[in-house]
Amino acid sequence: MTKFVDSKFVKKISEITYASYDHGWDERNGGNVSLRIDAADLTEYEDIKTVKKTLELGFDAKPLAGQYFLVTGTGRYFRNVINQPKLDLGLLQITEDGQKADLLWGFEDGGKPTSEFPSHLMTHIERLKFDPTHRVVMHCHPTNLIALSFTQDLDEGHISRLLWKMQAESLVVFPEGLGVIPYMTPGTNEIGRATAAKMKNFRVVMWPHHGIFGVGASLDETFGLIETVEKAALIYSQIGAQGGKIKQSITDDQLRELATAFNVTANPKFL
Ligand code: 2HA
Ligand code: ZN
Repeated sequence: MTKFVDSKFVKKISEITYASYDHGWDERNGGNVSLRIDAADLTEYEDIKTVKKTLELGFDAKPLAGQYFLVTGTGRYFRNVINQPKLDLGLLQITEDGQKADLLWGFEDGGKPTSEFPSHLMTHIERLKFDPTHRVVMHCHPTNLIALSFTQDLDEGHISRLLWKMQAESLVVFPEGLGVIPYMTPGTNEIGRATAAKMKNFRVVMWPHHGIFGVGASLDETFGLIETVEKAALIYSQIGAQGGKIKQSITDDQLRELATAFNVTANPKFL
């Protein structure tokens, strides 16, 4: 019998949560991840066939009825997932009425999904409307990006352009730029709705004075997206550490050339 704990899904999410912790983006219980898995990819696992318990979602997730999600637990530490995946992760299936989720595996010591589960599920709903390859929502607390939310105007065009100009890689990896919501209370349906609304146009959304939400087709891609955004913000911080005076930078024309060379379309509102 193949055990779900030995699956590539548990292995990869454990790797990614540890890498994110190791980068300093998940102090204590900071951060959460959810991965959408196809039913066809779960058939070989015998230990996920019975419902352990059923949880209320607190909002209508009907568009996700029947879908499976592997998700980190509320209050759990990214640092620990790799050593105790059966406690810190849960595999859930959204019920047919979209109001609840059945726990099929994990959270063995009574855990529950992340406090940001509403934001995750609302974002999954939004992205799946137009992107069938969409699988991952990841939230974490990247230090330099959070710092930007104190020193910069909370303007999407301004912050996107600033990050694009910090390194040639940025525009290629997030040509649509970065969405920004106002500061809001974490864990609420309101921040979930605001985040999901931004996800119509962006794959990364800044939560000012808190962190980032990123989406993608795989855990690697989503983590790489967040890494690239945070690297750009880190370069900006280092410029400050070197005195803050910018003598030369990537020009708008050079950004346009970059977009052409890498066959990406820069957000026309920002460039
Ligand atoms: O999972 O990061 O935003 C803990 C958090 C809440
Ligand atoms: Zn957070």
